[in-house]
Amino acid sequence: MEQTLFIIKPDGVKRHLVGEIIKRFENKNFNFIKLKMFAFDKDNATKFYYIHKDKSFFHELISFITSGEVVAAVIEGNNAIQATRLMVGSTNYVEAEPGSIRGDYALGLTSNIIHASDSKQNFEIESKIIF
Ligand SMILES: Nc1nc2c(ncn2[C@@H]2O[C@H](COP(=O)(O)OP(=O)(O)OP(=O)(O)O)[C@@H](O)[C@H]2O)c(=O)[nH]1
Ligand SMILES: [Mg+2]
Repeated sequence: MEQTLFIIKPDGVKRHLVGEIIKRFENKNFNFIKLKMFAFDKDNATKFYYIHKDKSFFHELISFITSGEVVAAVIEGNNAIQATRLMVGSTNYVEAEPGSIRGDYALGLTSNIIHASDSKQNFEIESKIIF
């Protein structure tokens, strides 16, 4: 059994997609281990997206992720990290496959509804920042 973390971003919360997204992960048979609603402050957001600090879109990303409440979850299941990234879909909404969360709901590059950890190491780092 593996654990991973996902975060429903401020656009997902504002668009009332929390229930829909949680339902997809429950339907997939993941166990929910932790669940929390909160708002990122600038310090936590900068820590969370530290890997992107030199990217051109960094300020836009921090301003977006701190723009409202988010819902974070730790879930558990077989190959959770890979399976969750597949359910989330590609970063770019144009390439996100229909049936994936971004493919079905996202029409923006920064506003793309959901984050998911991309490795065991990043899951450990990210979940320590959030929980
Ligand atoms: N404006 C803009 N935003 C970007 C771009 N690339 C990534 N982002 C934003 O930065 C976030 C983090 O980028 P990545 O870690 O490369 O993408 P990801 O792993 O699919 O997305 P996360 O699960 O949120 O980490 C993305 O989800 C987008 O919100 C870009 O080229 N332009
Ligand atoms: Mg990422």
